[in-house]
Amino acid sequence: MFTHAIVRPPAANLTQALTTSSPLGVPDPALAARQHQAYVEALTRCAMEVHRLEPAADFPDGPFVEDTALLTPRGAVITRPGAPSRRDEAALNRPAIEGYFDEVFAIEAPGTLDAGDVMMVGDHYYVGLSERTNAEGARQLGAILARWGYAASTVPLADGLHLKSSVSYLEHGHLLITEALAGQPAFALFTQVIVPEEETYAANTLWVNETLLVAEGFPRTLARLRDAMALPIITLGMGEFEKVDGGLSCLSLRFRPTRSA
Ligand code: CIR
Repeated sequence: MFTHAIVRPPAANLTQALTTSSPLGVPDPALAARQHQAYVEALTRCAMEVHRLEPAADFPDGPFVEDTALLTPRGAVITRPGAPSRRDEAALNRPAIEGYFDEVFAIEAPGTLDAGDVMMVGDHYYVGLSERTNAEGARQLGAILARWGYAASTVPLADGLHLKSSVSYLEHGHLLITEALAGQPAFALFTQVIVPEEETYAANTLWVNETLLVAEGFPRTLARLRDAMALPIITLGMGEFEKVDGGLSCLSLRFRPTRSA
């Protein structure tokens, strides 16, 4: 169970965020702010206490806080984001994280790691090797996780921005996964719910305390999820964030603090 989330609402500079999805158009910051507000309300409905950071004037990708830290039940890891324009977001978010965790480690150069590439399955962490996360970043993360008794393994990625752009852990041994990643041996022992090719964006969902947040507008994925599992589902409009490759998981850090207030 998670008890807390950290989020950062978007600013007007969301229009400058990194994207591989430019055919979808430029995001409307006012609509993005409303979609973000609905997201925060959904987290609150899932019994989360939400810590809102200030919109970041210097970081167009600032709302995608997930990439800047991996928060585990035993400690926090500050990442070193792979995109140079995002690197200093990690330092920006660090003080808020330090308020909740006793043990905080960091990925160092030449390692790079975006936590959107890290999927937690109980005590095992899958780390995607992507354009943002390199082998050295994954190695450092594995060494930090081992201190806390966790295991880690890497997954090579041929496409998609991050590992969790293509796969979500739904708990209870279930994965929601794209057709492209479904054959990956690392995921062979899971029950797989396959995302149809034309709905790939919907692969990024967010499990929060036995409720699943799913992007609105992907009916085939939704039907497959409902057939496969009995989890309550909340659908959320994500269109403005999709335009800059952001998904549901990217918009928050979820955790249970190890430090008492
Ligand atoms: C980026 O390219 O870094 C942002 N525009 C989107 C980040 C999405 N984050 C995530 O999937 N965890």
